Amino acid sequence: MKLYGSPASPYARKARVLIKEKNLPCEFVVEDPWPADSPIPSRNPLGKVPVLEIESGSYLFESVQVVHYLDNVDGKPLTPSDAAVGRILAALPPDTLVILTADHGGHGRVHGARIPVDMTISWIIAGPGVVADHEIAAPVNTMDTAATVAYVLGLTLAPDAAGVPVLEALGSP
Ligand SMILES: N[C@@H](CCC(=O)N[C@@H](CS)C(=O)NCC(=O)O)C(=O)O
Repeated sequence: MKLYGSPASPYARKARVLIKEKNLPCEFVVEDPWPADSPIPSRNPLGKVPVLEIESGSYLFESVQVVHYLDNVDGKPLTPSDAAVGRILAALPPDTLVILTADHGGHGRVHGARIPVDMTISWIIAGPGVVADHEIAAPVNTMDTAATVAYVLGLTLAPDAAGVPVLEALGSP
């Protein structure tokens, strides 16, 4: 990864501090947005820094988005989302089956590109009957969420339904 920004930019500095704090493999490249021949406008339509190059030719901009991405890229976010989920779980009856997931990822203000940051989401399941401390090896598709819920509730899926129950998580072959 590369972070483009000017050394004086406080917005770029937020990201630089996070990169340092998390020891992320991200090179800081000095690039001012003001010169007429600056490459920044071709990477961020707003013409501002910081701009994060996630992989060759794929750019993320707006410091809030950049910092959010950098905080989550190593799977060890410093922000308190885990604690927020913990409060929700604490309020639920202990035998509740919970699936924590999202419909898509994203970068900048868009999603839908065939790149990992747009296409990869968390899929976490916990509760009665779920294999504990297990990382699901098989790929899981968003459509598998509904299929898994139907399976757990004992509902029969229509033959042409998309998605399959994530049986691996439920200890079934
Ligand atoms: N909302 C933006 C603000 C970024 C910003 O204003 N960056 C300044 C440098 S500190 C910049 O690139 N200015 C160039 C310009 O406005 O033309 C962010 O959070 O990333």
